[in-house]
Amino acid sequence: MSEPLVIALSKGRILEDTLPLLAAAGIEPSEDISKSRKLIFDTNHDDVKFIVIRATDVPTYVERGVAHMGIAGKDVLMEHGAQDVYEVLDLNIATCRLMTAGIVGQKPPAGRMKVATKFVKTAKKYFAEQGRQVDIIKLYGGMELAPILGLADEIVDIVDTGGTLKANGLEERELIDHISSRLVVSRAAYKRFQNRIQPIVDQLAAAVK
Ligand code: PRT
Ligand code: MG
Repeated sequence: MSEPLVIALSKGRILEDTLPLLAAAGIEPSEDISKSRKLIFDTNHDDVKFIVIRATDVPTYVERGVAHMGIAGKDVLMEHGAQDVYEVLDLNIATCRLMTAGIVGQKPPAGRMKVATKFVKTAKKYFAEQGRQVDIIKLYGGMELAPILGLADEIVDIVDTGGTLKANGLEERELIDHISSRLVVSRAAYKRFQNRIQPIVDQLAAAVK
């Protein structure tokens, strides 16, 4: 049997929207992923396997070619800076916005601004491109708390409905980027397995439409 193609899926909120697309493309896991603690799943294709991992780890597996393809949010891909991968398809799922936000009505400070975020590289790049000097404070979650307690003046975070910001007395400031989940393919894998990867890409593209 040929070497199986490994598709890295982000667990969490993207997974729910990913599985119907893969099913429409004819690929389905052999068991219910949500009811299992496994990390590797067989599919209805002998030569295709899924791995289900943290969203932030998907670019690493694909970049290093141990997963041939992967699905991750644009936010995660930008922050990782995934080098040796092709972003081949916008799956148009898990859509949201990467925003700056601050306390309602509060003016940004005159001097150097403090920005709390888990998107350190992306935030640095955004403010640098605008010629603005900021101190970035790395957090791993609950960014909304930082301006409330005065740890930071602003945050950079994902916004969907805006409900989380509102509940914490924060407001949207600047749009950094529109976000959705993308299909990425390892460059090395694409060279070796183009004849097997391209049909999957094409079927997913048709499923997205
Ligand atoms: O949770 P974990 O640390 O394991 O990883 P993760 O947070 O990266 O995974 P997960 O499953 O929470 O999110 C995966 C991806 O979903 C992100 O990388 C985005 O591409 C996408 N996505 C889409 C979102 C949202 N919508 C979203 N609303 N990711 C996070 N949120 C959070 C946001 O951080 C904020 O806390 O939801 C809150 C805002 O939502 P609203 O509706 O209140 O504005
Ligand atoms: Mg999360």
